[in-house]
Parts: sequence; C-alpha cells; structure tokens
Amino acid sequence: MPRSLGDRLAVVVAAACGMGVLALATTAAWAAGPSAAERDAVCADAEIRYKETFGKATKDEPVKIVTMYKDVFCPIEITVTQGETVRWVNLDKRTSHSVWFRDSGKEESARLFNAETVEMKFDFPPGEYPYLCGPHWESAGMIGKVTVKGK
Ligand SMILES: [Cu+2]
Repeated sequence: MPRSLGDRLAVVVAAACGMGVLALATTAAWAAGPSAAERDAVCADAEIRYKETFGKATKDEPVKIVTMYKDVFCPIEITVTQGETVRWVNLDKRTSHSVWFRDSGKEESARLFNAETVEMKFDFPPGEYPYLCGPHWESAGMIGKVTVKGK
C-alpha cells in the first residue's frame, strides 16, 4: 500500500496553492546528474525491477509512477493535469531516497526505503516544479521535475 505523508503533506500542498514563483536553484544542479543515455539504462532496469516487485508495469497503475533507482528519478520529467496524483516508489534495496520540492518551499518527504512509496496530489497552479532527492541531489544529481497543466 502507498504510504502517505498524511497531515504534513496536506499542509504542504495547501501552502503550495498560493505560490506562483519558483526559485531556480534546482535547475543549476540538473546538469550534474547522469547523461540521458545513462538514465535510460537505469530506468529500463528500474521498470524490470518494478514488475518483479509489484507484479505489473508502471503504466498499468492507476496513478502516475516515478521510480527511484540508482540515484535516478524515472522518468526524470513528468507532466500531470492539475489535481492528478503522482506516486514515487523506491526500488533500491539498500538506499533510501526522498522527494523534496525544495525550490517551492516545501518540506522534504520521509526517507523511503525499498518498495516504500509516497504520493502527492498536484493541486498546484500550472507550472514547472523541480524537485530533489534530499540525500542525493548534490552528490549524484538526483533531481526531477513535475510539470502541472491546467484542467
Ligand atoms: Cu536519492
């Protein structure tokens, strides 16, 4: 079952609704990560691991899935419609990851261990929302982006 951040996330999401401007600090770290080809290879492995763990493909889940594997968010960019939910899933066996919309002034999620998940509903204004993995954004360039489109 997906693990929710509960009350804390609800507060965070509510706070985000009034926010239209993003800092761009995250963008500078984007280039520090692996190449597109390296990411593609990691993400292909992540998809195999996802099926082994959850018994279905990420595309067959009822919400959009972003996997966290070998210090990569797969896919690195995702587009959602306003109000849609995204579920992050850690597929690493020995490494914890987090989801942190730091540039948006939000709190970091809990550290997720193997097969743990966190969901976030994007009731945000349309725009681009870069985010980080707290433990790995700086050392490994573990960064992603959610683009929210209006309904
Ligand atoms: Cu990480």
